[in-house]
Amino acid sequence: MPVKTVYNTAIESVSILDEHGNFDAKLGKGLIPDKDVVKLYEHMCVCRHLDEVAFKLQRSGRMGTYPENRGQEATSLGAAYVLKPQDWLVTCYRENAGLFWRGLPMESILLHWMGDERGNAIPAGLNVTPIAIPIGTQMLHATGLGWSMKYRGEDGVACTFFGDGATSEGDFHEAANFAANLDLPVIFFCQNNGWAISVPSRIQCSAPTLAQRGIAYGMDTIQVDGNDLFAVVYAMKAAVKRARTHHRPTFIEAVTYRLGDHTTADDARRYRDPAEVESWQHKDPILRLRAYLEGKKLWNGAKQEAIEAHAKETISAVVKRAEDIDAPSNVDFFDSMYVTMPADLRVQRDTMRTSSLGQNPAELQGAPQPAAAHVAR
Ligand SMILES: Cc1ncc(C[n+]2csc(CCOP(=O)(O)OP(=O)(O)O)c2C)c(N)n1
Ligand SMILES: [Mg+2]
Repeated sequence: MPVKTVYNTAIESVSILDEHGNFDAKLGKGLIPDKDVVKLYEHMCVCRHLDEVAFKLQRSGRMGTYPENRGQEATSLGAAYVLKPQDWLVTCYRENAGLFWRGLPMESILLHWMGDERGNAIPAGLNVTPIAIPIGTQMLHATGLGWSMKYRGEDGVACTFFGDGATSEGDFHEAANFAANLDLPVIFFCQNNGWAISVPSRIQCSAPTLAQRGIAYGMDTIQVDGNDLFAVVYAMKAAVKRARTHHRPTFIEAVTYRLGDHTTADDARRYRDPAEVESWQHKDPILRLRAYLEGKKLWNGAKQEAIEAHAKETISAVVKRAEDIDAPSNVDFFDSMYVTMPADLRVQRDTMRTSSLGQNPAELQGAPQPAAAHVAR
């Protein structure tokens, strides 16, 4: 028997606007109208300012932990720009730019990191899932959402964001396998920022690209320069079309870099070479877009001053709203789980007592009594 090749493939890597300002006019033609490029750039500037302010809030004791987004703004923003309101953004924790573009109030993100779970109460109809801190869990939710939309005959797409490290989780492999085998409208958007805290991505995957992980499940796969808004939009347009028209998933590997620490609880200087960080500073998606706009005479110093003033004003109002909110009630955590709360939990809520701690609520004078079935259990 002769030896046959049963499968051969290649992975395309797309860059349209590179860090030297080169623009691929063929791929980039008509991709994003100029007026939108300006809006997207302005949005990135405001998000960057929020990031800087959030970092300072943490350092001055006004916020818990915060994961800086600095350097990664083009990934979630490019994706959110292409997605339609009926599509779901299923994020982890470094997608502020995309979430704000979709319409998540900025104070929600601050509240969340201030430890107030009302920050994770997503306004109805926004089609955004709460921030997922357990690595990888959100990908399964995206597959579930994609499956339900297909089942109901809706034309939505679920786009889930995750890091390089998350592709080592079992959750990724299960979510990808189901999405590909069931033909689901899901986009797996991997933000390969080179590091999973202190673990470099070459240790997460010994193949030359993470994109290969999509091919393993039979998905269309593409790698893009994740600091190039145009390349992200290019890949997303194709992925959304594939999902909406053919119910097929796509794996996008966006190569990017987090310019800050993993979170404010980390000090990346302990494990990253400063020369590596320096080299990525030149690839900053914001610098790149500004140079592009200036080259087209769509931007100048006066406009930059105006957007910075606007960002300052906007973000200080956002911080004020987050810090001025009334203190949460101590029963809030009971209230968002059930449509109809089980009787025993209702008693716990009303008395702040639980029999599991030896504080039998049934013995409290005047305490509401649970239904008989629940008492027996
Ligand atoms: C299930 C689980 N395991 C471990 C952690 C601790 N942890 C938080 S972030 C992180 C690294 C994630 O890296 P990556 O997926 O590359 O995302 P990035 O932070 O680089 O965007 C780990 C291990 C966690 N949150 N959840
Ligand atoms: Mg990472």
